[in-house]
Amino acid sequence: MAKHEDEWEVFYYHETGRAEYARILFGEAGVSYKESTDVRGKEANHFVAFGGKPSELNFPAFAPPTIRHNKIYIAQTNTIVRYVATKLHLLPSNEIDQFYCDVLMANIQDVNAEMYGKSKATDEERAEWLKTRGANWLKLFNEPLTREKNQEYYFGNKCSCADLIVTVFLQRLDFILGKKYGEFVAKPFPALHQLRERVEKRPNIQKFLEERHKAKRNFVTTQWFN
Ligand SMILES: N[C@@H](CCC(=O)N[C@@H](CS)C(=O)NCC(=O)O)C(=O)O
Repeated sequence: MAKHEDEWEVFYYHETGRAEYARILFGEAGVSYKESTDVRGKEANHFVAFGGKPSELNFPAFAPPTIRHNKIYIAQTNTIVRYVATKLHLLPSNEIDQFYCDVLMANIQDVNAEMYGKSKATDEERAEWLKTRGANWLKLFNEPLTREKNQEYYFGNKCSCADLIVTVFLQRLDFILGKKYGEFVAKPFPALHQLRERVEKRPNIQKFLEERHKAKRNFVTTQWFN
């Protein structure tokens, strides 16, 4: 169990990227952590990709993000999210729902990788992807939010890591799609967009977003339609 005096550190670039899925969990839980952003410089020894020695790490980490919890270092975004959500009590209570959270995080990584693969595609190819595979992905994120009447969150009608990581995913989509976010996301998938709005209104998430803005921690990826 995480204690109040626990030390947390996030090793990642000064950008949202893959670390943002963990940072939002700290934000919701109101837990402070240190940001270490010189991952290719003075912190490069933490990463085998940047010359770190596997034998000198508590368990080898290839590339950022990594988090430190006291003396434990954990790598790989999906595992980091599972670890932080467990320690900060942001997993749903039902065990199967906890596995579904893992599925959601893996889905997010898959869509992000697919979209990254379209960095050099034309506007037409991107629009076609959004209408076909993109829409299928979004259906998959949207549908579980429409199962119950007055459903507010994915699991147990209580905000969990699932809602938080999907919110970061939607914010990233908003950044990438710009003026087309409404057409491809908010309008066809209202439950999904309303989840994002609900999460963004939570007091600790408002603070988290203000801090992100103040720190100028931005999304750094190709914007499709600008
Ligand atoms: N599967 C890993 C991927 C990690 C990754 O690709 N990190 C990028 C930044 S988002 C990086 O710095 N890569 C450097 C490298 O692979 O040399 C995760 O999800 O954490």
